[in-house]
Amino acid sequence: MVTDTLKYAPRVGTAIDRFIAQDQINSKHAVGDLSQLLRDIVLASKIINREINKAGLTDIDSSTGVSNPQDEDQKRLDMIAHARFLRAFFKGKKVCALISEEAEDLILTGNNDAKYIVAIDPLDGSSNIDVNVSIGTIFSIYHRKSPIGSEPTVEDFLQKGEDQVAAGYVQYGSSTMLVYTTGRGVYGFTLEPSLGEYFLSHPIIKIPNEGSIYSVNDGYFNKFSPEIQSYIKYCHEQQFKARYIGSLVADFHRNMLKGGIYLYPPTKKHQLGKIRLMYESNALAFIAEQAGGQATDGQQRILQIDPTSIHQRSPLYIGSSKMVDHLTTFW
Ligand code: P6P
Repeated sequence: MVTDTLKYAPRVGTAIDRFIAQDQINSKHAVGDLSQLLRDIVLASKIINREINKAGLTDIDSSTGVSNPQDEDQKRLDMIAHARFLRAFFKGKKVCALISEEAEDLILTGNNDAKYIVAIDPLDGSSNIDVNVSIGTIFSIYHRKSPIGSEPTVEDFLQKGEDQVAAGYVQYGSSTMLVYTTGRGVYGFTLEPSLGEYFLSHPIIKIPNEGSIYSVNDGYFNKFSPEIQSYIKYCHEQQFKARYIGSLVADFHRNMLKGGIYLYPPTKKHQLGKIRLMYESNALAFIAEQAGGQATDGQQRILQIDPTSIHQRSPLYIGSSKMVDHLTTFW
């Protein structure tokens, strides 16, 4: 994947709207559809951010009492976030279909003339909501494969991660950040809550080649393969810092800025690991590679995996390039 970083060096403090508009000017064939889609995501994220910030006061951090298609406890905020993105894509008219962690099947928006499809985890790490730990949205944007005007199908989504048009995440943390790439570098925007606007705070993010942070659920140590156990022992010997807060976006974001590696290996319970390919691994892998890092399932680049189903899982090893390379020498 060739990364031609943006032709202009946007200044820190640039409002995201202005950045999106300038990026469109720099994209030869852009007609504004992707710009509008990105604005729709920005708006939905601001509304979700507001809901999260008052979750403790309004009981929306409680469970719905049902499980999502992944058989995970679904929080009311999960459904609020899912509904907000759905509304943004329906009304924005730039998305013809989406897949979501919170929905078993493909969701058609009725905008059959739209050329984009979206894979999204509306609110990842929601088990952290009621303990006030960072949570996140993860999204991938692709061109549809089916003809404009036709009704999209699941086939539209069975594309390799390297075919993504754009990918990003929102981290609802001590501050709320939106980080995304359109294939020309990774840019981070921080929400200024008093203005309700995102401003460029991290232009052209690059992952340090090396790091001393490893993120893995050590509690599963006995369920990991001997190779992964050996690597974790290596991290202990190197006195690397163990940082794992059970929220992929937060762990990934920290490692991207400071250098480090996140591992979600296969376990006896999850033969392919727990992380979902289409709306978690692929998006973060695109970002990682654009930032000079790597992402693999242990056999191949995440972005080269040929998906066969919309909710499939993949082992995920992602972060600093040299750390990922070194990990793969353990098998
Ligand atoms: P475990 C959250 O459910 C998530 O998908 C990621 O955000 C997080 O890194 C991981 O699962 C945590 O999983 O099995 O360690 O609790």
